[in-house]
Amino acid sequence: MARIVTLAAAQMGPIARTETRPQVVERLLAMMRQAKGMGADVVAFPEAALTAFFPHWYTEDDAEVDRWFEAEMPGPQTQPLFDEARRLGIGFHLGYCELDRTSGRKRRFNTAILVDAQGRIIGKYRKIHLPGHADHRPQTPFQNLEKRYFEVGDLGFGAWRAFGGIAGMIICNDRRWPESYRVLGLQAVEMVFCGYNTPVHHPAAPDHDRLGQFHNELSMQSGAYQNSTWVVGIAKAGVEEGVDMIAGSCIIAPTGEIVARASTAGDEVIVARCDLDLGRSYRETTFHMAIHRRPEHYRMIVERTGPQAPD
Ligand code: CDV
Repeated sequence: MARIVTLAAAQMGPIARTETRPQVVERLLAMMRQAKGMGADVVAFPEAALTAFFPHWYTEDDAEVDRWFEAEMPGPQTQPLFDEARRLGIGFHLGYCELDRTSGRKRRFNTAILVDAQGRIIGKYRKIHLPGHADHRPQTPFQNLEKRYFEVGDLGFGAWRAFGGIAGMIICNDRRWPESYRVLGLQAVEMVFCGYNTPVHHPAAPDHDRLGQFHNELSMQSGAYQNSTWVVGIAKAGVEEGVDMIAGSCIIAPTGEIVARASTAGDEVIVARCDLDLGRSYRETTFHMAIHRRPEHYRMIVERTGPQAPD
């Protein structure tokens, strides 16, 4: 019997700096209901979906930074998402900024969770590839301070049995690194959720700007194809507090083909009916890892030739 799961990507338009959590949660709830009406089993929201993308601004005020973070999940303001998911019988993926005190000190992570159709958290991922810088760069039009506000995720790239298959998560910049997908591919992942906040402008290398959407799709399509998995890319889009961000949320098949794509830069839900056995077809032929992959030879090649890095 075919294993079909209907996945939805709930792209978000900009979130104003002044927008409150209840206001943002209302937007998410509206899209969750819309996704359910479109037949979705799971709805995926972007990276840091509860706030404006504050790493674009510098502050030394620790209390101000804390206000962008969730000290509990669910908390009183996010509980409605869990309640509505249970009422509708829909799973969801949510990116948010996590304030963790379980280790006895304050730690901040760029986090995503998977929630099942009963409203239970079944998986958590903390972003590993943090882009940008930690120092103040007031001369740039906006900053990219993820290295200042977040620690590198400490949970690895996990995979969970969920939604009738195996699900994993990566976050934004992770999608540019083949290792992210490969670690999930080695766990036979069948659907990968990836929320992103990607500015159109790249202050460190403006010549990359014209290629933003191409690189977005290139990264996720190759990750999907080379690891025999569905990939759901979910954007925070539009001009947010003066920063123009790419849209282009999409759902990509294990063939590498984009089967659904957002057409606006605002709140927009797209869905695709995803056959999880399409991934199996690739995993058991072209990309049969046990038969065709040769990691022992990769190591020997590096040992024989030495590092090739430039000076
Ligand atoms: N939020 C991100 O990780 N954004 C990066 C930008 C800063 C390059 C990205 O890879 O899209």
